[in-house]
Amino acid sequence: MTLSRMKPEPAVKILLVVAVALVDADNRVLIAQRPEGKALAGLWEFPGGKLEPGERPEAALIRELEEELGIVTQEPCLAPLTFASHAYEDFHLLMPLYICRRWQGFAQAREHAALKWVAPRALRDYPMPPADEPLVATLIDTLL
Ligand code: 9L3
Ligand code: MG
Repeated sequence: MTLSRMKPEPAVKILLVVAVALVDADNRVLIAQRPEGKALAGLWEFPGGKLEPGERPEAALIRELEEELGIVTQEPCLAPLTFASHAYEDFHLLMPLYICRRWQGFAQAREHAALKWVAPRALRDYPMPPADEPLVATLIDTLL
């Protein structure tokens, strides 16, 4: 087929979201349950959210941690760990996962239905959004 006859591909909408595995002194990881009324309600996710226009990923994560959990961290405490990519029907989600072991304050569920601190292997017992699920294997390898 000649180039002029090819149908244009529909534009793919890319959604960039940042997420973090907070790891406590007992090597447990924080997961947060998505609330009623939001997409994927009831599933357990790594906290995080969408970047605002022009926002750097690390700055977005620091902002999200304060908004969602009421904790404060600094950029040097955020180490990139791995990357998720999942095609939903109407957008493609790209989501780097950071790991963070140092922050100030106690995490509270300000926007989630519940929070849980979970041993790495037990992460497999919690139903997660499709982007988060494949991250668990990397996290277990890193933490055990
Ligand atoms: N999402 C998936 N896993 C996560 C996070 C933080 C977000 N760990 C997905 C769910 C939504 C989109 O990213 O499709 C935007 O998240 P939100 O703004 O609805 O929390
Ligand atoms: Mg969020």
